Amino acid sequence: MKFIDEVSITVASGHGGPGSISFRRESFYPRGGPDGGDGGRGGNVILKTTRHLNSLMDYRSQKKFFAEDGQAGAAKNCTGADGKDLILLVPVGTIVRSSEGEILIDLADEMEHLLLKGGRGGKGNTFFKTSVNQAPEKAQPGEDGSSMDIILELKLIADVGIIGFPNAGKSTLISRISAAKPKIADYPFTTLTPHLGVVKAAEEKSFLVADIPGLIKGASQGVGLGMQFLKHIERTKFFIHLVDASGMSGRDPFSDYQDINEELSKYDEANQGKEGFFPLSTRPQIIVLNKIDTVSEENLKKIKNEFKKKIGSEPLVISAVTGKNIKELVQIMTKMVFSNEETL
Ligand SMILES: Nc1nc2c(ncn2[C@@H]2O[C@H](COP(=O)(O)OP(=O)(O)OP(=O)(O)O)[C@@H](O)[C@H]2O)c(=O)[nH]1
Ligand SMILES: [Mg+2]
Repeated sequence: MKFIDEVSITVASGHGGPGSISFRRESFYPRGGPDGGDGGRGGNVILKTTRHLNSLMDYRSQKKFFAEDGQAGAAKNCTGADGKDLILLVPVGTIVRSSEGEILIDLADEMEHLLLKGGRGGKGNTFFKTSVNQAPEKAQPGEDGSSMDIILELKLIADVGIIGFPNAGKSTLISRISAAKPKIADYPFTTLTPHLGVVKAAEEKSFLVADIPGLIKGASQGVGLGMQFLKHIERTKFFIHLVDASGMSGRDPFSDYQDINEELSKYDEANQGKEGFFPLSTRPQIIVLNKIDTVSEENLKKIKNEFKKKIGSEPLVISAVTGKNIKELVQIMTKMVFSNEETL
C-alpha cells in the first residue's frame, strides 16, 4: 500500500435550498394564506480525525469533494431537508493548509473541525406575510455554499521516534515493545513507510512510538530514501537513536551515530523558518546500542568507551532479538514520556 502524506484537494459546502412560494388551497379556505416553507441548509464540510488511518491514501485519486445542497421548501410550510454534511476522515496529525501554505488548522488530536459552513436555506413566502401583505409573492433563494482549495499534510503524532541506519533493528525493537508487526529483514530499507506502535507501559499508561525508514549519510541530498519521512518524527518528545553495534554493516558505530545527527542538522537547516516546524537536531535522544548479542564483551566495552569519551555518556546496550535490557529501555522511555508531561 502506498503511503501518502500530502495531497491537494478542493472542498465545497452545499448551497441552501430555495424557499417556496405557495398558498393554501383547501375547500374551506378560498383565500388561503401563504404556506411556502423554507429551504434546507446546505451541507457543511467537516474534517474528522481518526486513529484508524495513518496515511492520506483516500485522497489520492478523488480530488473534489462536495457536501449536499439543501432541498427546496415546499407547500404546507414544509421545510426542505438539510444537505448532508461532507465528513472527511483524516488521520490524527493532519495539518490543513490553504493553497498558499498557511496553516488553517492542525488536527493533532481526535477531533472534528467545521471547515466550511453550508449556505442557509431561503425563507419561504410564509415568512414574508405581514399585516399589510397577507399574500406575499416572494421567497428567498438559498444562500450559496463556499468552496476552497486546501492542502492536507500528515505529520504523524507520536511520543517517541526511532531513528538510525537501515538494518539497525528499529522495526525489531518496535515489534518487541509494542503490538506493531512491521516487516523485519536482514537487508537495508526493509521499512518503506512510517508506522506507529502503542507501548503499554506500567500502570495502564501507554504511549506511541514511531518507526521510520532508515537514514543514511547523504540523506539530506536525497541518498537512500532521503529525508522525506523525518517530518513524521517532528512531533515526538524524544528519539531512540538506535546504533548497530554488530559491526556487520562494515561501518563504525560511533560514526553511524554522528552521521545520523549530521543529517538531522541538515534537515533542520533545510526547514528552518517553516511555519509549524520543530527542529530535530536539538531533540533529546536516548542512545541505544543494539545487537549486543553479536558483540564480544571486549568490543562492547571499546564502543561504549568511545561514546563516553566523545560525548560524555555511555549508551544503553540492548539486544532487540534476545530481549536483553528491553525492559529497562521501556522503563526509561516511560519515565521520559510522562515526566515531560508533568513538568509542562
Ligand atoms: N543478532 C541480532 N540481530 C538483530 C537484532 N536486532 C535486529 N536484528 C536483525 O537485524 C536485521 C534488521 O532488522 P530490522 O528490524 O528490519 O532493521 P530496521 O532498522 O528496521 O531496518 P530498515 O527497516 O531497513 O531501516 C534483521 O535481520 C533482524 O533480525 C539484535 O539485537 N541482534
Ligand atoms: Mg525497519
